[in-house]
Formats: sequence, C-alpha cells, structure tokens
Amino acid sequence: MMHMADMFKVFAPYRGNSVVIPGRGGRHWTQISDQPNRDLPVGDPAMGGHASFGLGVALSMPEERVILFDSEGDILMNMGALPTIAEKAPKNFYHFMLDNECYATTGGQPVPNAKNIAYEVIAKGSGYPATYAFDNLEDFTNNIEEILGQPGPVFVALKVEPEIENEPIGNRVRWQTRSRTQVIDDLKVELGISGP
Ligand SMILES: Cc1ncc(C[n+]2csc(CCOP(=O)(O)OP(=O)(O)O)c2C)c(N)n1
Ligand SMILES: [Mg+2]
Repeated sequence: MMHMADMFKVFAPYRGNSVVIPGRGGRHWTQISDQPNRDLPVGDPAMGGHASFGLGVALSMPEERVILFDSEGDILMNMGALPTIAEKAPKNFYHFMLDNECYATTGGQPVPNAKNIAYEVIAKGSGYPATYAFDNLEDFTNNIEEILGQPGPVFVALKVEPEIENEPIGNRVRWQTRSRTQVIDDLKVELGISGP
C-alpha cells in the first residue's frame, strides 16, 4: 500500500498543465499542487459524484487534460459512471482511484469484500481501453509516464493506506481553503473562460 502523500509526490512532476480533481485525497494534494488554480477540489460531495463530475469537466474542455483522483467508495456507489465514461471515451480523461479498502472519511467502516475486488477488471469490463492496478509506490513510479503518455480514458486503481478520520466532521480542520464557487471562478480565469 502507498501513502497518499507519497503517491501525489510521484504524480506531481507529471501534472503539467492538467486540470486536477483531487477527490477525497484533496487534503494531501493541496499541500503539493504547484498550480492550485488549475485544481478542482469539490470538497465532500455526494458519494459517487466524482466520476460523473470528472467526465463532465473532460467533455466540456476537450483541449485540457483532466485528471481525477476518485475513491473506491464513490466508485461502488455509482458504477454506472464507468460504462458511461467508456462510451463517451474522452481522450483527455485520466481516472485514478484511491482504494483504501474502507470509508475513511466517516470513520473507517469496511468496504464489502475490499481485499478481493479487482476495480481495474471492472473498469476494463466497462469498456475502458487501458486499465492499471498498483499496490506499491515503486511500480506506480515506473508506470506513471506511460499512463499519462497515452490517450484516455485510462483507469488506474491504487492501493493506499487507510488514513481514517475519527474526529467528528464538524470539529475537523477544513483543508478546503476556497469555496466551490471560488474554485470554479479561479479555474475560469486560469483558462480564460468568460461568462457563466
Ligand atoms: C450519498 C452519500 N452517502 C454518504 C456520504 C457520507 N460520506 C462522505 S465520505 C464517505 C466515505 C467515502 O469513502 P471512499 O469513497 O472510499 O473515500 P475515503 O473516505 O475512504 O477516502 C461517506 C460515507 C456521502 N457523502 N454521500
Ligand atoms: Mg475509501
């Protein structure tokens, strides 16, 4: 298993000008990102939404590379997103999934059959042309260039340490420094998009 922060450090040099949706790993990525105005941290939305949101972003700006860090709880809640993405086949979309085998944000409740689910097989069976799975940093490091060097959609399952949060949600220090509206406004300025 990898630590999320280590995984993001390996990924960071390959980010280029990509738009990054850091998902539930956002609290680590915001410390590392060198282009925060190209990041789309959407906080803690309804589970299952990240993949559809990422697809929408990718389809709406085909000239930008869009990289999503999804989580396995979200994927399980909305598996229909996978064939939808595969059918739309956005060439600019890279779908990473952080699998910590539990619902860490809400206290670490176990994900059913967590050790045996092959998410990359599910993605492949949903129609993603390229899929990967890594459970250690070295293999991920050796493959990141190839992953991002090919056209999307690509799906990458990553086993990460469960960094379980037990503090009541209302007492946690917020890692989000900007509101969702601000995040979207900042990206629009960055990309030179005007209008609503
Ligand atoms: C529809 C829905 N149900 C419940 C929640 C509460 N909730 C927020 S995060 C979370 C767990 C998410 O698990 P996972 O996607 O595996 O990410 P992790 O917390 O492990 O990083 C839950 C149950 C929610 N946001 N949306
Ligand atoms: Mg999880």
